[in-house]
Amino acid sequence: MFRLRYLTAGESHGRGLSGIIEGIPANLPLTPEYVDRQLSRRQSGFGRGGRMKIESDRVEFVSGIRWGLTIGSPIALYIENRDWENWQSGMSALSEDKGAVPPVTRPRPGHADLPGAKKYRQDDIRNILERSSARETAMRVAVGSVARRFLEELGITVGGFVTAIGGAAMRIEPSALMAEDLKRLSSDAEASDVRCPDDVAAARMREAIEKAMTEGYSLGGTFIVYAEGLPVGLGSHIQWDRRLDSRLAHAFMGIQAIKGVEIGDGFGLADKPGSEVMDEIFPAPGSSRTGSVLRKTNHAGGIEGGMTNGMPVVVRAAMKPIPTQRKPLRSVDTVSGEPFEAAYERSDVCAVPAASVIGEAVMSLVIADAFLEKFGGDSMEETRRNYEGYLENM
Ligand code: EPS
Repeated sequence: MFRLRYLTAGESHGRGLSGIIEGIPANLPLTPEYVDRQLSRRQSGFGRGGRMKIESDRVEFVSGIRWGLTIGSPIALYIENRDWENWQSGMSALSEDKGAVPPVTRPRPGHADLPGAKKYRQDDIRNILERSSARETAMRVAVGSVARRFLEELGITVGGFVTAIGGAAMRIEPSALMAEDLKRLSSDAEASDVRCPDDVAAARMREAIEKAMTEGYSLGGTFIVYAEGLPVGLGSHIQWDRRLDSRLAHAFMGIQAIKGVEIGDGFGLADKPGSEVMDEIFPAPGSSRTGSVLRKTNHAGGIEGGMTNGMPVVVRAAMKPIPTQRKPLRSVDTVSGEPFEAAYERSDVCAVPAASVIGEAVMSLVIADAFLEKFGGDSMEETRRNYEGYLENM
């Protein structure tokens, strides 16, 4: 991140989640209700476990906002964990509470449990799993909502939808999707409990989740996230870490359980001749946002040479099935060294719909950062003026 920085803190069953985001210009209107709407989108989705019945995420603004407007200072956010009530001594900061809950010594394959316990020299795996838990993504969504609000003011929309769960997939060709199609699919997905705009595919996804619930395993899937309304020229070709596609891949891979990221047609591009996968350029005088040209396809996913080309930026990500599941897997006790079959408490069967909302949050953060890198500004007025000046000179 170049102009926008953020950090999150908090354990899954600790007191709550904290976040700080710095770099948002002053005078941006922002309400807790706006952030809460995104938090509740993340909490929904068919296939979530018992924990989501306990939590009802609400953000508190701790700093950086006054009378409904940002003031240019770091914005600090807080989300309470309702489950904390059940963990006050088990997750207490005080030494006298030590031993209030038994240590976890049985690492779940696929989780941070084993490498984390070894790396941080922890006999109690709880000290790892509490932070590696996807509970953290509630704060990532809160921080991402601040970036989303900033982008909205500049006419940039971010959305997404689920494309596959457990092998049940909707048929889709990302390169053929223009901004209007992406917006429609994303808005249709809002009405679906698996966040899939295709009713037939959504029904198959739901069936797959029901089967997984009955048989005791978890499911992964894929989702698309887009940003549209972008000007040509965010990101840069001049250095590897300034390329926008590199920054997006970094951010998406930073979401728990994400194992693959594609931009545009991604892996599909590798199988086709060059004559079929470039997005040809046509004149469009007056459309300054795109550099006075238009494209009829979007194989590149809106990024050429690490820079936006004015087309929607399209990312598809793959989430692996959640490691915690009822069906036991073989593992080894980290204290006794004895083999056992991993224990189960409770978990989500499928969190792909939630992951797509988290994907929208990280997309917003990366695009807002690239926008501020290019246009700067300490107030919204200044940022807007810089942006308009760029478009006028296009
Ligand atoms: C998670 C396990 C479950 C999920 C949790 C992530 O929580 P618990 O262990 O309390 O049952 O519900 O996700 C959230 C709490 C959330 O807000 O998304 C895990 O082990 O990663």
